[in-house]
Amino acid sequence: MKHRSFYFAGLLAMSAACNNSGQTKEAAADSTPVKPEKTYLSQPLVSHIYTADPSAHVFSNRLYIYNSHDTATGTKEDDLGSHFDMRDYHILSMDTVGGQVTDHGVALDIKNVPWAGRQLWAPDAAFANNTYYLYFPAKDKQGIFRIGVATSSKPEGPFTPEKEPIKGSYSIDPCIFGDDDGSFYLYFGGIWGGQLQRWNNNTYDSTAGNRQPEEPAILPRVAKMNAGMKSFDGPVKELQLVDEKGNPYKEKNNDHRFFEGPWMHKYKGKYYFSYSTGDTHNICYAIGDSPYGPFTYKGVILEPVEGWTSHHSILETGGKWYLFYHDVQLSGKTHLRNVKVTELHYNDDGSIQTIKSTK
Ligand code: FUB
Repeated sequence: MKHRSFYFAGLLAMSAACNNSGQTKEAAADSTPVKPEKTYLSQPLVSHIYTADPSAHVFSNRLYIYNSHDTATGTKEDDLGSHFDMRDYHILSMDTVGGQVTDHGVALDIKNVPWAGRQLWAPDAAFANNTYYLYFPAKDKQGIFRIGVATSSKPEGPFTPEKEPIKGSYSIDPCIFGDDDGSFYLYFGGIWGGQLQRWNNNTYDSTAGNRQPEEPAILPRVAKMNAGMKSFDGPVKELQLVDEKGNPYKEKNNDHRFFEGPWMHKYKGKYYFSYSTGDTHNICYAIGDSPYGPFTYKGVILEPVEGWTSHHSILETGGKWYLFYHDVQLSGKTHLRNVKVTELHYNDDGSIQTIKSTK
């Protein structure tokens, strides 16, 4: 059963993390062969709280990270990810990559979101209309993931949520992308715990299960935003994701197909759609000529990190490109993660060099 493997895989990754990073020099004194300690490519940006799912933006010459705030709430682990039981957001900021990080405290608390029941998952943010917009997923009171929007006059909040989620929104992991012509698009979706498999033709079916290996893979979603940034300008669309020969992926192509964590950025006029493959733990990318795709698979940006989930964003600042990501270096627990950043490099042909987060 796939949902189970989600969490068993998480436990295995966690145990691998503990075994590797917890290896002591004293242990080398007996005859047991010792695996070398892992060397991490980057260190956690903060260690006083657990953070995950970083969406990075530069607003008013300062770098802001909109991330999940992981907390050990004690919620029992289950097949649907209930232990990812986040209850508020803390926004981080810094002058520049490598600078001192400020935690701006609680920017939005679930108790102030009228429609939300539980689980504040990966957020993102945008600036338009002289306002900062925070987009966030949460389960509504019926247990269905929706995407909400909250506003503030400051990038770090506090944010005031709308009374209802965005009409027509569903599933998780919103990424708000501003194109050069001033249009904004909301990319979203996540399968398994993120419930995308329950949505066909934008209609909810609580009984719909995961796809079988030979079935077409479930596709990520996109909607253009209205100028007010709080509603979609039309029906949600599927994003076509194809291999180099133009063939769509099947569910069994799970080291290439979309799972969750979409991100969009533009490089030299091309649209780069990147995402997590979930149960195979890659961050991959695909390139297209329009914000609606189709997108052709190009390769892996980030190899699997420690922990089950992998979630990222990509940003250019100060003339360099960066990958923001998370792993579980601080806790060894799959639901208590820490945000990191490393430089990202393009090749001359526009391809992205693959990053390995440990050596
Ligand atoms: O943080 C909860 C979920 O884990 C996110 O929504 C997914 O992208 C994964 O990182």
